Amino acid sequence: KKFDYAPAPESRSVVSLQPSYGLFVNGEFVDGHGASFKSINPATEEPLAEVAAADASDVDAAVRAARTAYTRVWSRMPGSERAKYVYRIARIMQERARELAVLETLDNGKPIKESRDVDVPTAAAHFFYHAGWADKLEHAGLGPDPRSLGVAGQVIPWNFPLLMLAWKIAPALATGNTVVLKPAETTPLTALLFAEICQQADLPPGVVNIVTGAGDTGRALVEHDGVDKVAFTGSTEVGKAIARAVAGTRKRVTLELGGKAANIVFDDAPIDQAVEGVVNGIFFNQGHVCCAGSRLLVQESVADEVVRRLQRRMSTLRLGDPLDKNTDIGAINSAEQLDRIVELTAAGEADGGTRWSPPCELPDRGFWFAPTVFTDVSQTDRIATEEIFGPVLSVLTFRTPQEAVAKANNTPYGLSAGVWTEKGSRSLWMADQLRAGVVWANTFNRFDPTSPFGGYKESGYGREGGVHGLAAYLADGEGDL
Ligand code: TXE
Repeated sequence: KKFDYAPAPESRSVVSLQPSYGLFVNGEFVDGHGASFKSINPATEEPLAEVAAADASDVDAAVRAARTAYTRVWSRMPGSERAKYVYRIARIMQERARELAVLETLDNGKPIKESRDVDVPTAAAHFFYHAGWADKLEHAGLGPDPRSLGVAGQVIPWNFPLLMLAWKIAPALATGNTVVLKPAETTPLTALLFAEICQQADLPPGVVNIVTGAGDTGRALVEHDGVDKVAFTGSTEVGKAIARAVAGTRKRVTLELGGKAANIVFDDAPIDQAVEGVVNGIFFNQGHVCCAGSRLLVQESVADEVVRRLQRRMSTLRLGDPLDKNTDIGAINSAEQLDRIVELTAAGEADGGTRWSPPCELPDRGFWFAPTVFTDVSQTDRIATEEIFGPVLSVLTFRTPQEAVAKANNTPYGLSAGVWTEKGSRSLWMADQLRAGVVWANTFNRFDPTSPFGGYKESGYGREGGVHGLAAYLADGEGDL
């Protein structure tokens, strides 16, 4: 079906975009001293708004505001009072859920059914969950008198802009820290709407500050002397640079970096259910997911059948207008990311892989990539080792559970894995053997604020979510669990 550019007018009208946005510092929107930039809709390449960029002096003002709010207000406030603010934020997010979902889809390119059903409700759930902890921290098993760290400098990526913001800000506020957060340069708009929500919730000025800008702004933030805790989600390359930059300082760091997860299908798994999980694992959010199941490891005896059913299912995926609620595959977030996907898939063919995509007409404006599967892949091919961060699946086979474990662990990353089998004992054995922070059994990409999330090896360190996530924002908390 030909792509229809006209966005559903009733959806789009939920959002009233301003022509330009400032930084959010000390409870107010202010001009930035960096060169402002445009945030564009990746589905149409149309500019959505002009956004201010924070230079080092703006970052400094934001960190100072966060420090003042920390010492004068937030760290002195009883947990029960902090909880009220965090609950209020959660409730306003629910009230403004449609607006947040449409804005996220416009700015990021992800299908509206995902922002509506996953990103926004899960983000609100994070605030609800953490609000509940704010007055119960002494019961978290982190010592009798857990103390906040101070000012958290947080840098997030573009794949789940609002949800990553929630993962960062909710635990920081609940534990009594104040925040300066930098959203990604291609997706700043929901963070700025969140700033408006903080105003609406009467959050004391300076408790949350949002500094927009590119990598330079992020660097100025993580290197600022006034920051006590750095939390980063993004590429492994930048994660390593941040680890080097903060080495030898007092700063606590958590890093959530890339992944190359194996989704492992055994011959006793219900095939259709497994195929559904494989599709969700790699095509959810166009594959822009750090824990995406980008390597399918399938037992040799069922490999042909699984690939056949997978291709049949891929043929039913609808690619197109992200604001259409029937769309399964939206736009790639940026031209740069599209280039990366194109480059790696070309390498996949050059390395001898067999490439397949369903017949699919791509729109001639915007950034698009058809769902793609590679067979005849060898373990050392670039598409089997490097994070593609796009809707591209590499298929490998195995004969025994031991071989599946060896292949799954044969990666520098260790963020997540999926296991599909009817045998509970095998799931447990696999979970023990797999070097991955999260192992899903007969499901994939399930997130819950009560569960810790984070990686091994080059996927980073530290956990977000659950009690472990709280520990990362409390003095003497980290390492206790
Ligand atoms: O990431 P960056 P990019 C992977 C994915 C993708 C690749 C590159 O494979 O193809 O990384 O994406 C800020 N100091 N992931 O270039 O640069 C930046 O402004 C401080 C996986 O977008 O890491 C943005 O806010 N901050 C990943 C954030 O870091 C810096 C999600 C992430 O951007 C900085 C995203 C610096 N020196 C990409 N340089 C995941 N784990 O989910 C940049 N930034």
